[in-house]
Amino acid sequence: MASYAKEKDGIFPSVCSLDCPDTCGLLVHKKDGKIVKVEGDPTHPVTQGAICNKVRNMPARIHDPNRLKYPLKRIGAKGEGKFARITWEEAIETISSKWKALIREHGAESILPYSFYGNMGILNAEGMDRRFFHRLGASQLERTICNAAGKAGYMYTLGGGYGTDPEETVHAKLFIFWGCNAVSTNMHQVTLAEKARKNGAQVVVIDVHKNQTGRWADWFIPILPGTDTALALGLMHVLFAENLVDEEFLTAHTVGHEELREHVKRYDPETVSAITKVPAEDIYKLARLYGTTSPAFIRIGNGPQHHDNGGMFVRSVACLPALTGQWHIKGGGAIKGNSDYSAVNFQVLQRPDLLKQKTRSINMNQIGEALTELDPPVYSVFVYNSNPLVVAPDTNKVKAGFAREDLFTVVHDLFLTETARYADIVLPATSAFENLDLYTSYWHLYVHLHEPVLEPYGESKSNVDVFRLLAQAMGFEEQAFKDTEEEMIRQILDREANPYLDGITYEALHEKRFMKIDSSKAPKFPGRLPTPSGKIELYSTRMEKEGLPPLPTYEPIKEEEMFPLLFVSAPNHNFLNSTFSNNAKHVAMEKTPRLHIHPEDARKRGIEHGEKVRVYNNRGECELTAFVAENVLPGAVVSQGLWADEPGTKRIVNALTPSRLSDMGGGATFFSTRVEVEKLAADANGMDDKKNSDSDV
Ligand SMILES: Nc1nc2c(c(=O)[nH]1)N[C@H]1C(S)=C(S)[C@@H](COP(=O)(O)OP(=O)(O)OC[C@H]3O[C@@H](n4cnc5c(=O)[nH]c(N)nc54)[C@H](O)[C@@H]3O)O[C@H]1N2
Ligand SMILES: Nc1nc2c(c(=O)[nH]1)N[C@H]1C(S)=C(S)[C@@H](COP(=O)(O)OP(=O)(O)OC[C@H]3O[C@@H](n4cnc5c(=O)[nH]c(N)nc54)[C@H](O)[C@@H]3O)O[C@H]1N2
Ligand code: SF4
Ligand SMILES: [Mo]
Repeated sequence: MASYAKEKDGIFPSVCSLDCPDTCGLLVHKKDGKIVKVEGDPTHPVTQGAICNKVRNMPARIHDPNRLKYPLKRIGAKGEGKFARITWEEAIETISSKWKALIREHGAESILPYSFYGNMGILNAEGMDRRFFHRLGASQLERTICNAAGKAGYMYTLGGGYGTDPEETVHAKLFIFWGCNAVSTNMHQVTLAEKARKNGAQVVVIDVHKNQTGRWADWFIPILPGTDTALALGLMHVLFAENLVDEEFLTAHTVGHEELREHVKRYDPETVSAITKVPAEDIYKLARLYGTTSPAFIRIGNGPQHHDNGGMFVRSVACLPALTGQWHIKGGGAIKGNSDYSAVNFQVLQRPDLLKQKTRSINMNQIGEALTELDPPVYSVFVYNSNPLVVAPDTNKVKAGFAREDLFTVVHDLFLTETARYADIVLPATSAFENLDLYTSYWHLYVHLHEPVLEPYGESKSNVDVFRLLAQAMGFEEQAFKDTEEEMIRQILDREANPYLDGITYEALHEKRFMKIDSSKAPKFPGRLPTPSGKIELYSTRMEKEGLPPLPTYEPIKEEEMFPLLFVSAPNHNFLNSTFSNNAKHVAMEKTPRLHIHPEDARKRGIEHGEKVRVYNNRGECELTAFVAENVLPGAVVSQGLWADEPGTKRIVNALTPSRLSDMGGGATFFSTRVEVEKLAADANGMDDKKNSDSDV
């Protein structure tokens, strides 16, 4: 294994490990064994030397004095944050003996892993951990917090995570960013659109919030939260009615276009306008623009699928390029996720065969219920790569769960997060810069090998190492727990079932660092899709069998109308979910958590720009600073960022969000919530910048 970890000075290749579609190639500058600068790799075809502000400021996080150096055990109350240093031997012994006792008394299902993608490295995010928990026979976690609904909706329509190669979108003449805050969350798609714009391309953004992406657009279309499927159906109505569809493509490559043509007659622009608040003339205009511009590309964002009807939203929008034949056109089509192009061999990575007996599975969006209501109970939870006390819905329920005295909690992280404060044992994690791992992107088509560029910080250990140690302590003898990282990477790249990975080997990656998969190898479009019919399913008999509407259909969100305002708590520019929310530099860049509210709604409540407000519903409350401007429609309010609490603050927006599951895939419904807003006492301080100009990043 190659490693640059011991080199004190120089510039070394790396990869960004954050849960971001761009998966950038990085160059890390070291001085005296520390990272002093991170920049984009200029030789990487997608990164092209440019990276985001978050990661340019990554050295501050990696060498943050608050990083965890040693294992800790709790000596105060749960949540209080009082810990004492222990050795790794004591930590592993404590965990393994507790788990052995729990297994004897309650069975292995009383233990639950809880993780997400705080580190996107395949071995550290979904490799050795999965092997371990399969062998243990623990309860399984359904990892549904991010894009489960959208993925399911896309699958019904197109059969898998395959879409347009983003590099080809430089040829597009029309970009629709649909519920995608790309300036903050997918910056290289913005770079590609900028290039196309120089050749005359137009950029349309459809969002509930005129944020930095909306301001960058040529045409911003505001919409009411949770109504996008109706808009997609309205566009289909006009496309069919005005003969802007590609009949040849429909006949050759889709099933159900006649049923769809009939079905969308009821979604005329006037009807759709009443639902979405998008003016009828704008629906005509957008449909005509989309129907007459080629190549036309849609970036389907994650935001609108965090609703009760989120799966249907993605399914409906994914049908649009089929109506116009855009799936055929280089640079046209759409991207929701492209992860299946580079899918590795998950059977050998995760070894589901090590699981001897079927175990129960628990949806991570309902971790609060799982820890407070489930019978038989969960008695131990192991958290890694995630921070559920901030990111999971219905925080108060989640807190009640983690506060249980009879719950044995282990948290493995780089920092003492909100969740870690509730742990019995805290384990220090290496950063991804310290690990050997393999990276694929869920947007572009490059596969990366990451070789360590830093030595482990303090006594920290990688996830792979921790699960190897735990396997040993539990007495697991299988070779699967002795494989080195290099062996694991070789095993998972060896996959006959995925011809796209042909030629991508450990040696080749070691030499080249990143390689593009060849998407022309097994063209999916048109006509060879992994759907039941092999075609694009505008009508899905699979959905019908599963009790879902077989055609794209608008259903309103389910939130009871007990509170007047729809509340969307979107991600922000300088954090990555809750990552960076505990790093002073990134917090300073982001300033303060805000609530965007329309002047009409503010006036009704006597709220002025820059004043502190209390946002509440029957689940909980939080305190934010009002940003009064016409950046949102009346009736909707928007916050940005998953902020951590400091003493005296109430900034955790998930205190307000529901743990209901979406229409398909068991997805999260963060944005299908309603709140009331009131002014806080006058002495509660406000925002540092008082002007409500449109610059809020
Ligand atoms: N800077 C930064 N980058 C990130 C992240 C981050 O936290 N910060 N998170 C990463 C992760 S894990 C993910 S999944 C991606 C997500 O990145 P995106 O795909 O951009 O998704 P979101 O940011 O969740 O939401 C996108 C937009 O949807 C809007 N929205 C919400 N509800 C609706 C609706 O009903 N209709 C419409 N039309 N719009 C709606 C929001 O206002 C927001 O602007 O970003 C990744 N990149
Ligand atoms: N209200 C609301 N809630 C949301 C969202 C939203 O838009 N609004 N977005 C949702 C989405 S899309 C997502 S993906 C989730 C994300 O939720 P999470 O996956 O929990 O993401 P992070 O908050 O970034 O937390 C990742 C944690 O992993 C730690 N970590 C990083 N690297 C390693 C490592 O190598 N080992 C270990 N052990 N730990 C590591 C980090 O320090 C950090 O504390 O949040 C969801 N929650
Ligand atoms: S967070 Fe995204 S844009 Fe920023 S460096 Fe990482 S991959 Fe690139
Ligand atoms: Mo996500």
